Amino acid sequence: MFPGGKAGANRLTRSGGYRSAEVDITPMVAADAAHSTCPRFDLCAYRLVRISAYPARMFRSVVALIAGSLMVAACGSSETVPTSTSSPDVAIEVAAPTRPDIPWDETPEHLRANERCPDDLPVDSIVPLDSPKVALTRVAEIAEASALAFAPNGTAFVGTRSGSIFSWVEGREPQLVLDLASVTTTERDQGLLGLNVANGYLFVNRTDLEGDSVVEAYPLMDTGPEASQVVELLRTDQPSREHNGGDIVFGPDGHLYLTVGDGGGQGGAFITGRQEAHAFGSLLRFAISFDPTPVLRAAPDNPFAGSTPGSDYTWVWGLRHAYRFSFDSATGDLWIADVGQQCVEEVTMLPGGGIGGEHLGWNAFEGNRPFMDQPLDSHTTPTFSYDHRDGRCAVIGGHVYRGRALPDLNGKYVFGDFCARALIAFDPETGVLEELEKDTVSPVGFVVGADGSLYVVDLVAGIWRVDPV
Ligand SMILES: [Ca+2]
Repeated sequence: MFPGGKAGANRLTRSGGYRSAEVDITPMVAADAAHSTCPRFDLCAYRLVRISAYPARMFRSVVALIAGSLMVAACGSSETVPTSTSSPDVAIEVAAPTRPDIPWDETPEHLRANERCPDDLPVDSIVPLDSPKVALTRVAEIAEASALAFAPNGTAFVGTRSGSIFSWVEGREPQLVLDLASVTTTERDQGLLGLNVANGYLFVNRTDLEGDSVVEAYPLMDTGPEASQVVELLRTDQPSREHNGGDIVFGPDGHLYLTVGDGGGQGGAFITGRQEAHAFGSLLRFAISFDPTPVLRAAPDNPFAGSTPGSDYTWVWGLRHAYRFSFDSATGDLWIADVGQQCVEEVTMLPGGGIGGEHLGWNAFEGNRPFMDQPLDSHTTPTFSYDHRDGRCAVIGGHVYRGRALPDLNGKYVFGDFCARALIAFDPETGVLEELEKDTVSPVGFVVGADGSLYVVDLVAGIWRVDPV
């Protein structure tokens, strides 16, 4: 699905080898498919019933998203040969990973991904909601909102999954300033997934009509982002419609970070976590220069600099679908939320000032649960993880709260679960996980405003600010 990317009947986009059935993402077909193939039918039924309460205009996409999170595919693996360019004036290209031409549903990854979750998963528990600990104030009404970024002048940009970009100032109606819908694909995890603003440019991460992930920079004029002067920075040949990355983040070191996912499919189809620092399944880190237009290159002090082309971009590897991640504005700590397979969601904090290179476990591990029998020399275990009880199924990474409005949350990592429609806080001091709010939003992202306020990107209804009760 869009944020979660649980699974899915893959459609080949570029590189060949898929056998699994096409799924037409229309509401009824998708719902039927989800019912017929979901490995945990009780959850499927729950989610499909729940979406009937959504506005009719959102029905199609929400069904597609949720159904996409449940449908079953099979996957495989093989050698991969990523390529990169070092030319400073050409967009970096990352080649798709590959897998053997064998049926998806005969791979051990597929079989493992369709096992029932054990009852004794090694996960943390979440204190359920008693009464709301925060209030949510809707500040912008935009259907299918998928990304949000604040410019230094206080203007925000809100992207929709289908590729529309609005400028927005709190208290005013959003204004459409750039429409990329005709060049953006929106099946499964695809779409406009990330936005950011830096140095007078709006950065966009989206899926194009070829199924490639593209990162582009649009110069910001008085009238908004200028499409005629777009600069393409990065092009990733995605091998499926799943796990297509999301956030574009500028770190405290000024470098640009993003993820491209593990290539999709169930169980870690491409086994990127066993191909050292493969660009897929990794958090990538690029140096960015403006001379005068933006240009990316592998940061020279990246942990795998000088190794296999493509791996020189990698900062952290062993990820499945790290859709959202953030840096603590006070400490520089890096918080990575990795959407799990069928049993475990996980978040890992890597202390600020690190040198990168960590392997976060996938697909030898799903959280702390051994997944495939693939020995790792070492890996970094999650800071916390949780199971799929109570309707949870897809972690949506948030931020360590440093605002003034909610002193009780200071220093806590506030994030969400898309399926449970829950906001959750993790206290690094005590290790306690606690629900803050539930059933108001379908979170797909969290963004911090200039004053430290925390905003929730809600795929159904728009943008909400997290306020005191
Ligand atoms: Ca992991």
